[in-house]
Amino acid sequence: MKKKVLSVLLAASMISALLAGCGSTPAQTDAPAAEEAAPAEEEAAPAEAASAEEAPAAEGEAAAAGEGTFALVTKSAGNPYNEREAAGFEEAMKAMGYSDSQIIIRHPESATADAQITTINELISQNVSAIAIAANDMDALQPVCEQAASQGIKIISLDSTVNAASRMTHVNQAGTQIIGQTLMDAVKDLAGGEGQWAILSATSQASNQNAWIAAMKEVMEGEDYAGLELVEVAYGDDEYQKSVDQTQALLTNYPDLKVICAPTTVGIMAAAGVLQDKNSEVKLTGLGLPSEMADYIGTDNVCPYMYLWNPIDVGRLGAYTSVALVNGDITGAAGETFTAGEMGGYEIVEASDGGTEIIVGPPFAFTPENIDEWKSVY
Ligand code: RAM
Repeated sequence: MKKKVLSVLLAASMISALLAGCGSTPAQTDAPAAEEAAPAEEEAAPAEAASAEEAPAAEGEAAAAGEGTFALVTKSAGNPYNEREAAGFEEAMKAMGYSDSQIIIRHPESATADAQITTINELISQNVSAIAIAANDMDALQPVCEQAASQGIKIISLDSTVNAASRMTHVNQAGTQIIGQTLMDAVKDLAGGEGQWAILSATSQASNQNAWIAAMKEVMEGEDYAGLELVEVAYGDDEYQKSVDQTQALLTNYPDLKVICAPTTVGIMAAAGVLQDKNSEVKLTGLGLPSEMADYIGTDNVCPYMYLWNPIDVGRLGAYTSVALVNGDITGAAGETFTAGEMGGYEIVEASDGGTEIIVGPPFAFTPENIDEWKSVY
C-alpha cells in the first residue's frame, strides 16, 4: 500500500536501487521545507513509504537462531525514543530466532559517557558477542570500546556515533547532510526567510545532534540563508525539565526570536509545551516523535511541521547489523551488502569521519495531514 512520496525520495530511489527501505516509514506529504531539500547522493537511501497499518512488522518469522548474546545500550532511560529503538532491536533479534536470554537491553541512568562506560564494562565481563551503542560522547568511549573489541566483541554504534576507531560500522538513521539541509529549510520557511532563531539541543557531547548542528551551520553559510541569525545553541540534555527551562530562557533572552529548532525528541516536546502555555508566536520545528507531538502540529499551532525517521527501524537495523558481524557475513567495510530481514538489502558506505555507516533512510516530514496516521505508531 504505497503512498505518495517526496521527490527527494524518488530521486534517492533512482540513485541506488540496491538499497531497500523498510515497511514502516510514514507516507510523505508536501511539507514546504522538505521539497527544497536535495539529498547528497552518497547519503540518501531510498525508502518505500507505506501506510501506518503495515507497521510495525516482522513478527513471528523466526529463523534458526545462532549462538551468542547481543546487547543494545541506548543513550539513557526515560526517553520514549530510546524505548522504541530498543523495541525494534528486540523484535528483530526475536524475528531471527534469538531467545530472551540472548538479548540484553540497557538504558543508562543518565545521558553521559560515564554511565555508558560503566555499562559497557559490565557487558565485557558478561562476555557478550556484540554491543550496539547510541553514544553519549564520540571520543570518551574509545578506550572501553577498544577494550571490548580486544576481547572479540563486535562494536557498532547506532543513532549517535562513536568515533571511527571505536566501531566496526554505524547505523545512521538518515544522512547527516540531508538532515541539516531539511532542518535549515524548515527554519528559513518558518522564519519567513529572515530573523533570529535558536537551537535547543540534547547534550553538548551528543555526536548525532552535534553532527546535525554542524551540517545546519554549513548550510546556513549559503547566500540563501543570509537573513537568518542563529542566536544560541541551548542544551536541555534530553531531560524534560531542563529543556523546559532552556526554552523559557531563550524566550526571555531573545524577544525577537522567530524560530526554535530542536533536533531532539525530548527537547521539541518540552519546547512545544512552553510555547503553547505562553501562547507564543515563536514557531517550532525539529525532530519529534509523532506520538508526543500530535497535539502541537498544525498550521496555526506551535509546530507547523517537523521531521523524524522510524526509531523502531533504527533498533531493528542495529540488530541485523550486529548479527551479520558476529556471523561473519560482513566486517563493516564499505561496499559490503547484507539483508536485514524484512527491511531488505543494505549497503555499508563510507562515512564522513573516515569510518563506515549504514543509512536507514531519509528523514520524513510530519504535517497536519499525516500526523494522525502516525501518532499511534511511534
Ligand atoms: C532524542 C535523542 C536521540 C535522537 C532523537 C532525534 O530522542 O537525542 O538520540 O536521535 O532525539
